[in-house]
Amino acid sequence: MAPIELTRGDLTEQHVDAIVNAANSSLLGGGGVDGAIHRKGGPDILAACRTLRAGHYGKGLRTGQAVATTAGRLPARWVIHTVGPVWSSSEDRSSLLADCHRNSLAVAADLGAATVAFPAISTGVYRWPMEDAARIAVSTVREVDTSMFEVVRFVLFDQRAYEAFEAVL
Ligand code: AR6
Repeated sequence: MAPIELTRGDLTEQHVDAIVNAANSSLLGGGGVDGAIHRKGGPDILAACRTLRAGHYGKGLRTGQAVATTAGRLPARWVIHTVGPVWSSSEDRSSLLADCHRNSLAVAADLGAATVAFPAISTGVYRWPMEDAARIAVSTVREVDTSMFEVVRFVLFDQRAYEAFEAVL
């Protein structure tokens, strides 16, 4: 099993093979970490997303699924775009959040990535409670075969997120 690492910082500055983007179904950008990735990574990422939309992903990327593009000018080699579920207090969507992590790692393995970094998917615009998202993220990564990776890293943007993940780990 690959070690799970926690870092407080900016996902777009990670020198890893693949970073995971908390995207939306359109694949055409947005705010939060998605906005930062496109802003810093430059237009090649959006061009690659448009190509995906013109091909196999004509209807967009479904919640829980994952697909890779170039990372443009970012230090990473690839961006793996996944779509987290929007938090709901009336419906349990945990399995979709687990799917994001599982499917992103499967794409990373297919790419031959050795190092992978995740943000706290769904915990921003999509309002998932941080402690619960941390529990689902860490437990899903622990359940998957990660022996092909050197490290799986969670990059937490603020102290509250870092502490939530640390408590689970
Ligand atoms: N590095 C690491 N973490 C970050 C960064 C960064 N540069 N920027 C924000 N975060 P969000 P979501 C944290 O909203 O909830 C977009 O518009 C942030 O503090 O980026 O899955 C998409 O296009 C939070 O803890 O993603 C979708 O429409 C976490 O990343 C929608 O937001 C996730 O927050 C997706 O919402």
